[in-house]
Amino acid sequence: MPEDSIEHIDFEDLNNRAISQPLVKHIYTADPSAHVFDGKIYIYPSHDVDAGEAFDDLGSHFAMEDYHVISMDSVDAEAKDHGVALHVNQVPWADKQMWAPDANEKDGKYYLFFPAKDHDGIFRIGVAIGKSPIGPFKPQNEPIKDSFSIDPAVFKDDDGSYYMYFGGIWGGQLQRWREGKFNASEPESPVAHLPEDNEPALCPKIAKMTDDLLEFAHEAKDVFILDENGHQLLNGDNDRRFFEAAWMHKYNGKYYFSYSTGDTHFICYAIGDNPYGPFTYAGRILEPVVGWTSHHSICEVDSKWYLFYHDSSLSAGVTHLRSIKVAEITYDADGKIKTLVPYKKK
Ligand code: FUB
Repeated sequence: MPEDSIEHIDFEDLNNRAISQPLVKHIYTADPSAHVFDGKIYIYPSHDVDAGEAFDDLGSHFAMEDYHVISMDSVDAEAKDHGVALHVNQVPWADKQMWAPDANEKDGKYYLFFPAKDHDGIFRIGVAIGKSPIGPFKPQNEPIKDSFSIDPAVFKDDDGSYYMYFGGIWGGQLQRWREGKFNASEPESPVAHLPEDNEPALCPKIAKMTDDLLEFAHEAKDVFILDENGHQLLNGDNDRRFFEAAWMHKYNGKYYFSYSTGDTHFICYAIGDNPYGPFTYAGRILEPVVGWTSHHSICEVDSKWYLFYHDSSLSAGVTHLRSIKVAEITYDADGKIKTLVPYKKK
């Protein structure tokens, strides 16, 4: 939701109309990646703080330093904060901005995947390993080779393969990688290097993970999102094109790639037949929330499906002080997701 409309919001009224409340209120949390491990819900969010950085379109105000893991016995249970699971100071290659993470499990080990800016100001994606879903996580000395940009989401397919989806434009730097290497020109502009409006939009990326989940098994590939006529969405299609916050879930044998449209504030999805796509745009999952960003994950818990998301209601609209929430989603007989409106109408 745009900043300039926030000053007119009555937050007490809005919070009364919200379809769900913050899962934790003692800290600010965002970008929730939820998984069920051993029958329990674990949420891997960003840990929002006010580090005093001025707001800009590169997201400098998102100056997060560490990760906390949140667990819940069920979606209605109290959410428990397990404290700091990884701090930027422990990561040799990382300098700042611990943005949206994800985690997954393999052979009894837990892997935290996270983006951060390296000492050259370039976003890379790292891995840290733990013996427990709540950490602590020990980081690798180097980021994943040939990783770039932000918002990793690691999906385990039914055949035991793991795939990382990632990417984000503007402050997430995806547009700087169009030529295959980082383009550092015009560093202050979030929109330099973007395609023209009538050109295909930038694609999110996918890479299969190696067996040890520490590297990409191949060079990252484009994830194509198509319209109803089979054409790639255009850069000017701001209400539907990819911006950031990739997620993958599988429903009734189909692959659902979901993402945020960023500056138009929707969580949308597209459906495909395999992890690599292409995916055909299928609609909106979540209408805009209070706060500029919208980010989510989708997780099956006890045979129901849930959207984990965030908004800035608890901080009365402060863009970089967000709170994670959860709401059930439902599918119709054709596999279409019913769009959630985050606040009931007056
Ligand atoms: O939390 C920092 C950034 O804001 C995330 O990486 C984006 O997806 C957006 O939610």
